[in-house]
Amino acid sequence: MEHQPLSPVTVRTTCPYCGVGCGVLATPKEDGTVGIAGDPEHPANFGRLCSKGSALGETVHLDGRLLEPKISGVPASWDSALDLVADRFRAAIAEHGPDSVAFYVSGQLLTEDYYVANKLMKGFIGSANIDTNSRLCMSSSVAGHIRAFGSDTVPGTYEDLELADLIVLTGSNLAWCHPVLYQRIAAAKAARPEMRIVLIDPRRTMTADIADMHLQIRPDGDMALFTGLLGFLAVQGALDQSYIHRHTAGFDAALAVASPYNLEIVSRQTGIDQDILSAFYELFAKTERCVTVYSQGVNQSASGTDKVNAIINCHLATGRIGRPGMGPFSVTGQPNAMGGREVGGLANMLASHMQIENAGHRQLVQNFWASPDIAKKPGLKAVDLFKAVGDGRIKALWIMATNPVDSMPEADGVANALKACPFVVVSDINVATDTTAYAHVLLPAAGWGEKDGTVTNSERRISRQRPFLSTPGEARPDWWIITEVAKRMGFANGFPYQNPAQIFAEHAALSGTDNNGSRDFDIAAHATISVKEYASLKAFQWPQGRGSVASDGRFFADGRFYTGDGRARFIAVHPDETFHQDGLFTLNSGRVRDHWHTMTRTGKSARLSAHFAEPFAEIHPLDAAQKGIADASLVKLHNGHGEIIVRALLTDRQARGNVFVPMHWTNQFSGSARVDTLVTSRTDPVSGQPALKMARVDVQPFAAGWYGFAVLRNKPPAIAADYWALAKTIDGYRLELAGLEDLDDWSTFAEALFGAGEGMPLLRYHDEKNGQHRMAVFTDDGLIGALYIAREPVAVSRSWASEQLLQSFALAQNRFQLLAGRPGKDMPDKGAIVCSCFSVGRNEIASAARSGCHSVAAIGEALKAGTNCGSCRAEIRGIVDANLVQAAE
Ligand SMILES: Nc1nc2c(c(=O)[nH]1)N[C@H]1C(S)=C(S)[C@@H](COP(=O)(O)OP(=O)(O)OC[C@H]3O[C@@H](n4cnc5c(=O)[nH]c(N)nc54)[C@H](O)[C@@H]3O)O[C@H]1N2
Ligand SMILES: Nc1nc2c(c(=O)[nH]1)N[C@H]1C(S)=C(S)[C@@H](COP(=O)(O)OP(=O)(O)OC[C@H]3O[C@@H](n4cnc5c(=O)[nH]c(N)nc54)[C@H](O)[C@@H]3O)O[C@H]1N2
Ligand code: SF4
Ligand SMILES: [Mo]
Repeated sequence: MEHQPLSPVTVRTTCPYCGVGCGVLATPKEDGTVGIAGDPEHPANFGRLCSKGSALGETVHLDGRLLEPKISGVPASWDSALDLVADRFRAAIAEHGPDSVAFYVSGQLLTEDYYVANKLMKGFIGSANIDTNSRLCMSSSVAGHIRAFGSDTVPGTYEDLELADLIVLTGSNLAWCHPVLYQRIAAAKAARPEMRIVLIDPRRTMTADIADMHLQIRPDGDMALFTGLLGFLAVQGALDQSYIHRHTAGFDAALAVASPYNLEIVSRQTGIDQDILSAFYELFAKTERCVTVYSQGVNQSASGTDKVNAIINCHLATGRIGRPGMGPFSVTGQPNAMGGREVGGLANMLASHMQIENAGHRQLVQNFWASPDIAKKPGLKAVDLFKAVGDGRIKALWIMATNPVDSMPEADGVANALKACPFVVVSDINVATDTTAYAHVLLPAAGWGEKDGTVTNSERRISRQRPFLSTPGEARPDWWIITEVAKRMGFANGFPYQNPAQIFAEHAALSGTDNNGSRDFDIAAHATISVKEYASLKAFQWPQGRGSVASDGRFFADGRFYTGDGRARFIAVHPDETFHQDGLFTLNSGRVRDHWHTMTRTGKSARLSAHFAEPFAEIHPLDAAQKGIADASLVKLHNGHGEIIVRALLTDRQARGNVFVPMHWTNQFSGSARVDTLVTSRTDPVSGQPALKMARVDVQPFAAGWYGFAVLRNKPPAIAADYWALAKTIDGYRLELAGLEDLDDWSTFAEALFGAGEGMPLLRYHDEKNGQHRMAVFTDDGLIGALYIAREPVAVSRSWASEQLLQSFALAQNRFQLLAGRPGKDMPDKGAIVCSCFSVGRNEIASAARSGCHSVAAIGEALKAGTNCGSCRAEIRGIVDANLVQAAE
């Protein structure tokens, strides 16, 4: 089955990855491929795209797609699947009450999907047991905003990042996670070199490339750092007393806590030298145009909400908020994290930024929906929700567009909870994820390129995602699936939708109902939008109330906030001092440049899988030496919750005592690399967000008895090895392997991996004494698979071997050369791919640097690397610098 282009014309749509929300021009081609370019007219990116956005065309193919509903793994009709879901939910509610059912949804749903899911649960089922993966992502920012502003408002715009004279990036790896914003900042700094950038992160990430200062903070030191800053601003006379007096409350209490935090105490708590601290504090004090950007290093903490308020306190105290080039700026992660907040996807919110604990808001929403019921109290937040699933309180659970068996803390506990749950529904685009494995009913959703609706980015800009491909098989849009279940549950009146435009219009109307400026979220200007107008809707920033005039897009310049008295609140936060004495490592986790979350989409792209082809742990070389861990060997990380085995990457970018493991690898791509099996479910007491950046683990060498490497044309059904990691290549897969005990029969192992059938003879070479084994299978049209086994990590060129799946092997000589596993002299090993657009490897860049290319521009001219999306420029600079140093030594 193939996708059909809806028409051959170029469609304006929005990238489905990060919260930058870049505009994309997608052109379906006759040969089934899709041309992708940045939309020059979109105000988020003005034509730029990062490596993930550029590779979107490679991820829309149908391999692995879920194309029909399934009940207990067996294909079923939509009618029977929807009836079953409605019946089981209705039965659970009838027997055990509305709080016995739950939805767990996602910032990757479109606003229209999200709105109907929330309406069904809160207004019709009458429970607030709908929470979202944004609980793991943005909820501390939401809680911090509400505490300070009385509303969940991001005050600023992207333009502020270009207008600022100082950008403070804390807990954000912008170069890899919001690459187009990073590029906008890099361009602004190139135009105005006096602009200053400070990075605050326990690791020296690639984002350090544009930073004038890197504060290598001790994990969770942020609250002490910003509390100390508030005290410093007061001592230096850098406060805006008039602003504090006219527009805020609570300053004295906040300052009373902050005052004792002198440089000495802050230095002790953050691990940052006093002279670096005072240089940063002085820079902040004297630079009026200052933006503080923060993300998961702040949010994903047991003190995430306090960290957010410690940052906002400093901006309120200096009156630096809502004016050009100033403000606290929480950048959102997922493409529709912001849209989910607008529709009230969190268990403690109501639609249109209304609050569940506000009786007036509840009444307003219930009247507007004409709904039989409305949830009266907040529902279960993600971590508690899965605990309730585990202990049997939740009888029916519906998971949409998220993969909690990999992304929730105590992930094995989540898997066990799903196993025990009487009824689990999963709506996804893929058949095989670690979560779909537990579904009683699987519902095939329409994916990016097929679905139709809106998303809101970090700067409150609402953009359209438009379809350009037909919906394959039986897949249906999420809003349709939810609406059909609602109808079958007896709520047809509340869910009369024929298209997403009607849903958008309804939400717009709700946002304006009895608003009159009392709520920040107001898009009532679109309350009567027609299907045609919706089709051509241009990206716009909220608020856009009825008849409202275009503002400069910022909130709070007038000093008016959404609290009862209109004043912003300082929050007196109390930094706690935790020094671990347990001899364990702090486990930090997060993202790499080219993968998205649990790899269900980026894992399909050969280009994106070449940057990091394996799960890894970054360890400081001195810590590694102490533990007897060599670079590129395997390590075991473990604690009372779980155990993973990953590759060791030794780097002094990592602080001592810390390890960093990416969150991306799942059981679909590796043997045991699910990092969330190690993370505890400790949460922030205000927001309920788990402390995902803070687990304690022991790290040990994994004493492999053998190592293997394979290239495979087909995905192997099962891999029986203690360690394995699978990555997509252009025409197949590459596989890293290792095991504790030698196998007796390597040939059977190889045949099972290759899926070799009758009449496919195995070409073999065995050297039992040295533990070397090499096996390959060829057919008339080339290589089916090659496997190399050795006692040491296999020294075959990965890029060369991966390309062999595309070669002809008509000559026996070539077959033997492949078995020898050495690239010819004319085919040097590229090394890990750094530039994914042009497939340029680390070794190629290093060698060009050694032979005279001494800048990123020179490398670009020689190899093209870094000249398309630009996401790799920071890494190229790092490789050039390292090789210049080597050359000089
Ligand atoms: N390539 C890529 N981009 C993405 C995503 C993706 O999967 N892949 N996901 C998107 C999503 S949903 C999100 S939420 C964003 C996340 O974007 P980011 O928050 O920028 O990414 P992370 O890698 O999770 O974490 C950021 C940094 O926090 C640091 N950190 C850890 N602990 C602390 C601490 O105590 N204090 C401070 N100051 N820093 C700390 C980590 O070392 C890490 O470098 O990225 C979005 N963009
Ligand atoms: N240790 C650790 N854990 C983390 C984090 C961390 O930094 N460290 N970060 C956390 C954060 S910030 C986030 S946002 C989460 C992300 O974690 P998840 O949301 O669990 O990860 P995804 O891989 O994005 O899952 C999305 C799922 O939706 C499916 N899908 C894609 N498009 C559609 C669609 O249109 N409709 C439907 N129905 N399904 C679709 C995909 O195939 C995939 O299975 O992880 C969190 N977990
Ligand atoms: S920065 Fe990259 S991932 Fe994020 S929206 Fe833009 S193109 Fe997509
Ligand atoms: Mo996120």
